[in-house]
Amino acid sequence: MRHFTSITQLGDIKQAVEKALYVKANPFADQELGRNRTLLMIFFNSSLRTRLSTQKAAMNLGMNVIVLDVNQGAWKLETERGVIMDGDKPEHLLEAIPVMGSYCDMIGVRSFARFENRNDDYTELILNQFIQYSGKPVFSMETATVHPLQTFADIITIEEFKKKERPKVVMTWAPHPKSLPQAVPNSFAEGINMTDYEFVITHPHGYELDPKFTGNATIEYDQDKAFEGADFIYAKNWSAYEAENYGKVLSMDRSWTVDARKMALTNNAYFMHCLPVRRNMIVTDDVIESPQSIVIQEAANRVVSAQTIIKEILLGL
Ligand code: AN0
Ligand code: CP
Repeated sequence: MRHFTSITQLGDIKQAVEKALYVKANPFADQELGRNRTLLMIFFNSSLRTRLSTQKAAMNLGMNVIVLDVNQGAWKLETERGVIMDGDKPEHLLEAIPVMGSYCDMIGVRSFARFENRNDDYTELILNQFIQYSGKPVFSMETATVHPLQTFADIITIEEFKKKERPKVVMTWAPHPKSLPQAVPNSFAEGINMTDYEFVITHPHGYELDPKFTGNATIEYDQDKAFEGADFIYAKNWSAYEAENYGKVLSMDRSWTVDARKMALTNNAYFMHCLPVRRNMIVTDDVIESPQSIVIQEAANRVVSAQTIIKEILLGL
């Protein structure tokens, strides 16, 4: 594998999870693989988990790691071609990318949807420029439309906790005060569609995701009905995808917050969220603190998903 930009690249999900569980059981088996190799992680947006888990994953593989927070100390980057650069941005991405590429052997990029232009976001303009101009393998650490390292960790976690072969997995929208990207739900939908799980997505009207990602998943607008018999509840907020409201918060309806009453409708479901999570908006304190909440185990598996992917990229160098 050269670039990793979509969960669909994993192909056979069962085989991918097996590889990941091997990495989890033998975290230092490939210490020589990354020797004298450098990972550069570029953050256009904030992060706790991705930053720490990806760095840890690379260190487990014997790599050196450089991290750049573009918004803290680097030159402000222009991203549009053809712009007369007389404003506040002293450097263009088209020089910055090959320069960054010259300092490393692979690049992780975090660059969220900017909600300025749906087409720019959904064609992954920034990520694709890194692929085109860096000369190095590139992987997504959440880009405009996807967060495949998160989804891979989510699926590893479900495989570890599931009590039946084909669990019912329910992804539910939940309220949040700010506009959030569709990347996490897009990737999660795409990833779960690669499994044989029963998959239901529930959200208020107006929050329909790009069908390219949701595929044949069942869409249920009645959240209570969706929760019935669920084995896993995967909560996430996202902003509207539909063209006329792209990137907007259409609802902050707290009747969609995941609480104990709703969890009681499920088959004693596990609660999942990619984090960071706003308590008592997305999920109540008691649900996230309950023994059924596996958010910490899910976050811990981010090292495993990142290490499995970085290892594959190293093997292809
Ligand atoms: C981001 C999002 O919703 O995409 C990152 C989640 C991993 N969340 C926030 O910005 C709060
Ligand atoms: N889940 C996740 O990607 O978290 P961070 O935004 O903290 O990296």
